[in-house]
Amino acid sequence: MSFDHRALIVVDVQYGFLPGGNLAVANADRVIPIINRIGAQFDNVILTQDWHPANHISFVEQHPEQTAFDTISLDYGEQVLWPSHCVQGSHDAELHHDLNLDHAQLIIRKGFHPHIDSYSAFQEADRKTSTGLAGYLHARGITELYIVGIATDFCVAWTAIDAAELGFKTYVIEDACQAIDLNGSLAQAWQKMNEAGVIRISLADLEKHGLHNDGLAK
Ligand code: VGL
Ligand code: ZN
Repeated sequence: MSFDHRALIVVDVQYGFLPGGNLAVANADRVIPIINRIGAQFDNVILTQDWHPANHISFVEQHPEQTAFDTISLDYGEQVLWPSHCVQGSHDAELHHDLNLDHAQLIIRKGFHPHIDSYSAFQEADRKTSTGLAGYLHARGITELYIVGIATDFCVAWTAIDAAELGFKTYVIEDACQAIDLNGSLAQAWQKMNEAGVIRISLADLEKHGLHNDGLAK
């Protein structure tokens, strides 16, 4: 099987989202060995990296009246306020050293504009500012995307929804992702992914896609 037209997108496997990080997602370290074994089977691997300036608008510290995880209304829509995380150049923003994907070809950094958040690796939360990822994928003839990483209900979901809407055949490997699940956000994210045409698969389905699950599936 030719894998030229396929890419694996590994979303935000950074210290900040792993236990001990500034926006730690419980049990997220579970996905690292799984992603390493899946990633080894892809010729095309793209990593994403949340990469915020210290004064980023999504940081609760910028909104003294608010509490972490509150939602506020900004000119581009609703914004959850997060504890400061993944600040450019900090340890929190580094990709985790157990991530073993040296053959990855591109790292997309996102969320670097102070006044716009960017969960999606394709476009920022204003739904206008592009990251350039779609152009890169089109130019490389990549038409099918497998998406894994953190967090299922935020950066994975928004990336997958944009990918599907841009016409990529888009799979999310559910058990290679970990969710934050804030006030029902996980169920809502799956509903929106489903409506956008994202295909939800599990490790147990990988063999049908010409990939090994390497005993990873339960
Ligand atoms: C993310 C919240 C804030 C994510 C990034 O990677 O899902 N979530 N920034
Ligand atoms: Zn962020």
